[in-house]
Amino acid sequence: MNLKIIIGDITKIKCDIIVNAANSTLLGGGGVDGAIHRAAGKELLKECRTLGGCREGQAKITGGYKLFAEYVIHTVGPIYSGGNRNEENILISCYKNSLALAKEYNASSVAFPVISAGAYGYPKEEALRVAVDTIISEEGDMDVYIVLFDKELVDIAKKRFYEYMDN
Ligand code: AR6
Repeated sequence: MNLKIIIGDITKIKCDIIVNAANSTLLGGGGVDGAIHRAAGKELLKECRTLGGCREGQAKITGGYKLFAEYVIHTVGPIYSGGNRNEENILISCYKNSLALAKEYNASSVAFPVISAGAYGYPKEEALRVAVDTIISEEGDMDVYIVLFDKELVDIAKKRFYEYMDN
């Protein structure tokens, strides 16, 4: 995959698919989930209600409605509780399953937030490292963006992942 780390609001990104860091109900919430639902409009929640939720590490797809993106992939990250509950493998699955779905839908570009790095409490630096490592180790020619929204992650990225940043 071709990875770029960018700074901004994922709801404003112009690409085929954006990924939502959802919860297992898929019925909306705070953080990036709230922002995506607000920007997409009520129709998104209506479609999400038909999906029957989603398990941790899995991913489901809906339309993008009022977003620029044609589709939204909803994935459910692990709730971090110390690192001994298989959190890293669950987080890896989020990226892998989302990328597999994006491929299935013939996307040429997909944007991710840093899954689990907010309300779900995954240590930010580790959450970003898992995102980067998983995305670059996947086969494919898609343009994949990691969109950073908080300053702490931006500072971490500048220190550790500068080579992937747009500058
Ligand atoms: N664009 C890009 N990234 C964003 C945006 C945005 N507009 N808004 C926040 N972030 P979080 P989680 C960043 O809490 O940890 C929800 O209530 C944020 O700064 O959104 O996976 C769900 O319903 C952070 O770096 O998701 C779940 O209940 C990253 O996105 C729960 O939160 C993830 O933070 C999921 O928690």
